[in-house]
Amino acid sequence: MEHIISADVVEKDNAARRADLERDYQSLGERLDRRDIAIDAIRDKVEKFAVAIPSWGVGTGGTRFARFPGAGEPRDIFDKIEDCAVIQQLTQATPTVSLHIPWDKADPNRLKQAASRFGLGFDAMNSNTFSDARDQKLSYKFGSLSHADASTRRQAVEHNLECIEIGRTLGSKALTVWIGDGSNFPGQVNFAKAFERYLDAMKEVYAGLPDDWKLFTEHKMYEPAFYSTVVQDWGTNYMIVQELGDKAFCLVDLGHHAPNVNIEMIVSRLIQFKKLGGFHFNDSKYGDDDLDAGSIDPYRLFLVFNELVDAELSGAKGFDPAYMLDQSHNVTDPIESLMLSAVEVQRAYAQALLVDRKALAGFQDANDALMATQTLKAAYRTDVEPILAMARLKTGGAIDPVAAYRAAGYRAKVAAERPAVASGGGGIV
Ligand SMILES: [Mn+2]
Repeated sequence: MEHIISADVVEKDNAARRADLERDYQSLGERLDRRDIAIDAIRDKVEKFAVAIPSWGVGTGGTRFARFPGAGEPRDIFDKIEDCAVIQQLTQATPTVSLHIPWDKADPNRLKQAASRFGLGFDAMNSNTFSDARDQKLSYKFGSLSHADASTRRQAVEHNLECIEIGRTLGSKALTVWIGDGSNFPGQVNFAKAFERYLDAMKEVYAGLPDDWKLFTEHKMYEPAFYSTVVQDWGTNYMIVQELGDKAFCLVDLGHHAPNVNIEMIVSRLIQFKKLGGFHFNDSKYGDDDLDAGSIDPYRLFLVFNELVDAELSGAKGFDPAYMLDQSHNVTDPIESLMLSAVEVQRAYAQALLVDRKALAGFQDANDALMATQTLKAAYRTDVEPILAMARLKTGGAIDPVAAYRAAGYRAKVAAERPAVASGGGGIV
């Protein structure tokens, strides 16, 4: 297997940090022992935890107003795969890439070859009927899968079926569908008719799904439609997956809810009714800001993982969510942001594994609200960084991924090889 960052650089950086890490790990291990937690068992679980990288994440994102490209931006999907390989090499937390069609369209066999050079696999396929591709016959300006015109709906269905076909060659096992369909004016769209058309179209997509595949439908409250959105919330999403069948699941993008919505409770509900498909992790302050996972409200990320770990440990039937990052990087190096975000997701997982669930259940039954919430806080307050760093070290990654990345000079190297991208154009997805 090829490595993009020189192993010498990673080893040199690790060597400088190794002794301190071993002391920190030892000390944390002793403290966890007092709580009857075996640190190695937590580290083993963290090692196995993986989150997929979205191919579009390695390019600089943007807003509706502008995009300010960075140096050495990937020119095509093959450059993107190399950037994803760097993230995986240093974090050992991101072994798969999630492709977006048509942005990443290329010969599937070449794609497969490019990824396997670095030991990467492919996560869920993502279709795009929220923008018009070049040479596309019918426009999605007024919708796609819910469009009033049958030929436009057909074109959108065919596109999703094509994504499945490409994914089959790549070894993907899921299709994620997010649509921007909706309306900007009261009266513009008949809510019921639009939803009916969407369901009919999605049934055709579902019918084209191989037996061992899953279909993820992603809800989002608003944008680009600012008055009404066809798949706007988890309630509608739940109705959709119920209508479609056993292979259909809800996908929760953390940024796609109204501010202050209790997302962890939504997660619990979907787990309880066996319809949680997976996540798009990011963070937000005001809306769908697509900020780095864990950068604004790490406690919320922890509370989401508290529900996930609760399901994992209780052996919830059919519980096997897909984890993916989905965020936009406007002012940072996307590779650095994605590495840190993957680590943040792992951190929330590790912290949630530390919750004393027996004690928590006791406090809940005794209506001891204060001690119940303190039980969660005790886990959240634990600095699990030595566990995460040790998991990376053990699997061949970097103790400090950003430091190793900077020491390797990767960005400067690719900036010399990849021509600068002209600025302009929006970039948020
Ligand atoms: Mn998303």
